[in-house]
Amino acid sequence: MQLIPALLLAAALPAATFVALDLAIPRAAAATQPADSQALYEQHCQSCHGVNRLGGAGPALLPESLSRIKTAEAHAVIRDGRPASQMAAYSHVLNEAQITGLVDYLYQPSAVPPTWNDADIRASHRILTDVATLPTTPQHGADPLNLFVVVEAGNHHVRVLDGDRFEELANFQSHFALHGGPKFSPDGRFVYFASRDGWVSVYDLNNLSMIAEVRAGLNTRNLAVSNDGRWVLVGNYLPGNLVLLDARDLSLVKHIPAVGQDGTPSRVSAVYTAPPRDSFVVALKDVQEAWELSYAGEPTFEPRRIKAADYLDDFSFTPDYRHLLATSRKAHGGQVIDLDTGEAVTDIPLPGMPHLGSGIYWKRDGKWVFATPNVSKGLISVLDLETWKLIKEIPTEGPGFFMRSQASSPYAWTDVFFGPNNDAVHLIDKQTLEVAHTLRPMPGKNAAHVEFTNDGRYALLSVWDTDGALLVYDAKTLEEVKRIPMNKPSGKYNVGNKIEFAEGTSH
Ligand code: DHE
Repeated sequence: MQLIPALLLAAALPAATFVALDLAIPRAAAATQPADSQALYEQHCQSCHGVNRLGGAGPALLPESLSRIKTAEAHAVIRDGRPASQMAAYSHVLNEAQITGLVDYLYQPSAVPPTWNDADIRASHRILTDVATLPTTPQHGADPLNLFVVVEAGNHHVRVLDGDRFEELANFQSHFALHGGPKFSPDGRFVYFASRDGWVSVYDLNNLSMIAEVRAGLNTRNLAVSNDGRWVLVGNYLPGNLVLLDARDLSLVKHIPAVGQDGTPSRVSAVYTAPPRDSFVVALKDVQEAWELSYAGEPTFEPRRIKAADYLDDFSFTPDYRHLLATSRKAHGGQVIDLDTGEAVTDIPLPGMPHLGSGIYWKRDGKWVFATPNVSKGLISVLDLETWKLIKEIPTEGPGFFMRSQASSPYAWTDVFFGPNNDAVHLIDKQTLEVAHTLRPMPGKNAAHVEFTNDGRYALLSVWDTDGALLVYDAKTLEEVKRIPMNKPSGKYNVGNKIEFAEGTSH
């Protein structure tokens, strides 16, 4: 009986939504309460969050995936639900002690070690639209190279905006907790998303429709798309591997275990494409190696192993893609790796845990410089890309996460993500390396992450709050020209900038 309304609802909804709606509605507590938290989990949570807590319609509930959520927050989510999501409130089903027991249980390692193999990946694969039946040209009337893909983290949605008029072309639900920048096919038609829970989706921007999805891992770092548009490579923490997908429909090609030369298993820190090298470059977290996997011609995807001076976290490329600037834990800073010679060139002084993937480069006095925010210190580090010397540490009102510019902009925009001044955004003069302006878009609310239109005229900025907004600034006059209310908008990505790997944007 209970299934009938859910089935009716399902008729109007995509398959993934159906499972969530059917199962997230709390049923009345059984007359006899389950004796322990595992039984409570199986009764109330498993249908959405999966057997062995591996995830399903809802996210995985393993210590590995909950590390970013404090136990008090998890308790509140079970009790009160999560607004604008399928997660309902359980306060009328479970008492406080039961919720506390459940939270304790979720933060314990699973009795059954989590696994995710090729059969699991294949079983999760869904084709949602047959791409062959769709027109190949844009069907929306907007400039396809000036679209913005905006991740609305507060309600796990994605909006597609026309970057000329800043009007919405599409708004759809994403998998839970997308993280990292979505990546684009070389022609900008397809955009690929990764969620922290390992779900990878491909969306057709010409037709504004979701094409396919697959769960490539249990805990994913990020993904990269080859510059020939044929391959998607996903880097996972859990299981520690790379998963190679066919970019057309996300079908599994193969998985590549992340194992060091000496047999030590590792997590994958990050994977990026290096277009001029026709290769993916991968940083490993638990062995001192970076890998390069060529996708030229008929690739075998055998990793070329490059010895690193330390374990690697995130990294950026130099503009010519010859060197990696990577964060290393041992040096409490960074290291430079030459991809041609395969040698670790030098350590670099980056003392404040830089979020290197967010670093950007530009030309100053004819020379390339690289700047990165630091997650644990209120300063921007600026390096000379010839000598690898630190040119300047620019003090900010607090530690930042993201940095952006555009070739035509005199400023590098950087947020203050942490601390009492997290409503501030600094505009750093790219030549003097001084803070030229400080904006407070919505005082008291966290302002973060900027992206420019393809022509550099406008800068779009997130106010990362439940009652937040996407703000459009005239990049020259710094006047706000539009405000679009949103629920914790996080990253936003301009198609043209991304496919050109434009100076000033993230890669
Ligand atoms: Fe991110 C990008 C790592 C926490 C939002 N973040 C990235 C990338 C890496 C990374 C390696 C580049 C991937 C890519 O774009 O392909 N992030 C990490 C961490 O190690 C860290 C510090 C801890 C963690 O939990 O993983 C971390 N990141 C966060 C957050 O807490 C943020 C603010 C909120 C969230 O969504 O989880 C966050 N990270 C982002 C965003 C990008 C990102 C929006 C894409 C930036 C871009 O402009 O491309």
